[in-house]
Amino acid sequence: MRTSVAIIGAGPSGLLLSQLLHLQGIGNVVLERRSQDYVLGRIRAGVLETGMADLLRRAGAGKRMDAEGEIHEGIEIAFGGSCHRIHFADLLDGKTVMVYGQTELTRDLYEARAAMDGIVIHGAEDVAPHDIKTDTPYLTYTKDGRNHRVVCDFIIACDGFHGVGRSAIPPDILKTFERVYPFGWLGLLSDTPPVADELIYSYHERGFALCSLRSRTRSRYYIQVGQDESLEAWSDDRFWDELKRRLPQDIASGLVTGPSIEKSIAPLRSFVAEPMRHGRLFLAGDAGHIVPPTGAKGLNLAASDIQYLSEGLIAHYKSGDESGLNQYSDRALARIWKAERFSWWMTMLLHQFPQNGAFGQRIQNAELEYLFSSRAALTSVAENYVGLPY
Ligand code: FAS
Ligand code: PHB
Repeated sequence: MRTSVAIIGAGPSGLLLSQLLHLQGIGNVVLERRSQDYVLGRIRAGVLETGMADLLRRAGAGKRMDAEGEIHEGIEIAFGGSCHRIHFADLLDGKTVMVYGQTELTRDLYEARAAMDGIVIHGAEDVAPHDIKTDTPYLTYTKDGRNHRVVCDFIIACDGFHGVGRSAIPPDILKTFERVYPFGWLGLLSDTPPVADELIYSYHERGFALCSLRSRTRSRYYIQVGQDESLEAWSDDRFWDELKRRLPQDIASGLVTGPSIEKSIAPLRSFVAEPMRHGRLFLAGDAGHIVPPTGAKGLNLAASDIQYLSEGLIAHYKSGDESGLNQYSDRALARIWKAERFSWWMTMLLHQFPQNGAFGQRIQNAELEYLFSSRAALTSVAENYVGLPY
C-alpha cells in the first residue's frame, strides 16, 4: 500500500491527526495493534483544555462534546478539613475547561473517521518503521498471518509510551528524561452522581484523592496507593471507605457510592523524549512524553503536538513549506516542558511523600496556605490548569 502519511496508533493523537489531514485531502493510514473495542475500553483522561476542545470541533468531532460535556469554571483543592476554590473564570477573565471523557472523544473521532471512510487498520501486529532517514520511509506489519508494507512520505508515531516509534530513533541521538513517582493512582468509575459540581483535588495525610466526573450520573474517583499495590487488595467497599477518609467531612457525607464499572491502577511518571523528530519519523502524544495526571495535561499535550504537526504537514503538501516540520520538535518541546513542570509541581504539592518526612509536609502546607493567600499564585495555577497558549 502507498499513502502520504502513515500513523502508528489509533488513540486520540493518531485519530485526531488522521482526521485533520484527511480534511485537507492528505491521504493517511492508521495502524493500530489492538481492536477498536479494546481502544474504547480504556478509561483515561477527563479534562480538556480549550485548545483540545477547539481542535476536536475543527476535526468535525466536537458535536457530542458540546452537547454532553460540562464547562467548568474552576476546581476545588481540599486541605485542612475544607475545600478552597480556584475560580479560573474570575482569575482569567472567563477562561474555563471542558469536562468530557477521553473514551467519549475517542469514540467521536472513530465515528468521524468512519464517516470519511478513513483507513484505520486494527490488529496490525509487529509494526516496524524502516528507512526513516530516506525520502521513502515505510512501515511493515503483519495481520492475520500475512505480511504487509505501507510506503509513505512520513511516519508519525502516535503509539503511546510503550509503542515502537520512539525506539526507531538511534540511541546516540535520542535523549530521555524521566522521573518515576513512588506511588500510583487507583481509579474507580461508577454510575453514581458526582460528589460535587467541580473536581476536588484532596491533599490528606492518608494520601491524595481526586473526585472527578464524566456526567451528572457517572463519576470518576482516584486515590494515591503504593507503587506495588495490587488491584485485588481493593474491594469497592475498601475503596469507598478510604476515599471518604481523605475528603472533608461535609463532602464525604454526601458521597454516593455504588458498584465499580471499571477499576485500575496507573503508575505515575514524568517522561520526555528529545528530539521528537528523526528524518521522516515524528513522535506525537504519549509516544514523546508522559506527565503524572495530577495536572490533567496528558491528553491536552497530545492536542498541541497534533496541532503543530498537522500544520507542518499541511504546509508541506500545500506549498512545499518545510518550516513547520523543521520547527516541530523544538516548538512542541517548549510547551511540553512547561506542562511537565506544572504536572510535577501539582504532584509534589498534593501527594504524600513519607520519605520527605515532617519537613516535607510543612512545606506542602505552607505552599497551600500561600497559594490561597495570593491572587497572583492562584492566577499562575489557573493559567497552567486551563492550558498555556499553543
Ligand atoms: P495512547 O496511549 O492513548 O494511544 C496509543 C495507541 O497506540 C494505543 O491505542 C495503542 O494500542 C497503540 N499502539 C501502541 N503500540 C503500538 C504498536 N506497536 N503498533 C500499533 N499500535 C500501537 N491523561 C490525563 O490528562 N488525565 C488522566 O487522568 C489520565 N489518565 C491516564 C491513565 C492511564 C492508565 C494512562 C496510560 C494514561 C492516562 N492519561 C491521562 C494520559 C492519556 O490520556 C494520554 O495522554 C493519552 O492517551 C495520549 O493519547 P495518545 O498519544 O494517542 O496515546
Ligand atoms: C479524570 O477525570 O480522569 C481526571 C481529571 C483530572 C485529572 C486527572 C484525571 O487531573
